[in-house]
Amino acid sequence: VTEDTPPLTLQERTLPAVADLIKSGRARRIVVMTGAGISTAAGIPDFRSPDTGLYANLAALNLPEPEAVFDLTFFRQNPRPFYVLARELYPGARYRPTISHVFLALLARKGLLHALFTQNIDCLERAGGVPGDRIVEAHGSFASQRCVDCKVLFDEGKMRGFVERGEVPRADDGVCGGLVKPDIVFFGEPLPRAFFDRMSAVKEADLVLVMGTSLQVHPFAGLPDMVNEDIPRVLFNLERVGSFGTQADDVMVLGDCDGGVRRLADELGWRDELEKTWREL
Ligand code: CNA
Repeated sequence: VTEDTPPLTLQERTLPAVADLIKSGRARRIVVMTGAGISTAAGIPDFRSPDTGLYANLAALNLPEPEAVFDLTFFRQNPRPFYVLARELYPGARYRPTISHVFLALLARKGLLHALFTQNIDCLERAGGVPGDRIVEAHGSFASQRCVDCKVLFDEGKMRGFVERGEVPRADDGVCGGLVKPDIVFFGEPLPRAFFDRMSAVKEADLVLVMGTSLQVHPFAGLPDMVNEDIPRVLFNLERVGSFGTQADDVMVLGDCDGGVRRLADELGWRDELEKTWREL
């Protein structure tokens, strides 16, 4: 695809053309794929941005490599770094959803959100008002936790206490006494079944939005490549990622995603509703 290649579906590869597609009713099954970049404006660092990213902060914990914090073998030997991170990311009153999260809730409210695949574990999509049945938490969440050995579930209230005190919980029901880990996906662990069960939604999309992800972690990173060729894919990200730019209807909105989303909301005539919903959250 070069600049001269005509788009197949959009009038042109621009945000106003994307807005026209939605306004005309031709995009009614929007599939969204998100990552840490939609939550950085809430104050949660992403992984890979230099200096401010979580990996940069974790350097202080003497990890062999940053990824070790999400490695099961390492966790069994030394669960502390993970619990330092967990304290930071644990859902609760600490972080407020961003404009981007609320935009996704608006899509759902208008019946346009077919599915939202998120890599995030901060639960801000839900807090922003996206209904749970639209969300696929591809890397799990802090909603439940269990012993890494005997898999016995661990109480949520107790878990919160441990995380807030910065302590490492151990299973207290049953006999095993093993380490407790939230049901978030570590490297090498399989993704939740829901991810594979809902993957067909990507093929049903008539518009795809990818927001705030480096598309480095597989299999999630492969989702945008499953999209049919004539389906517009819009990227809201600080940088170009994945295969964006190789399909005729790829639109790249480079910059902070809240800014990009506000521009789209302007084009759609939704801007006041967006800001009001966000303010009143
Ligand atoms: P990542 O690899 O850190 O990439 C983030 C991407 O977002 C990068 O391409 C950035 O350039 C971009 N970005 C950062 N800030 C903005 C912004 N304001 N506007 C637009 N783009 C921005 O994160 P991924 O999600 O791609 O990586 C997958 C990992 C990160 C998943 O397993 C997550 O669980 C994990 N993670 C989640 C959280 C969270 O739940 N909030 C935080 C940190 C990491």
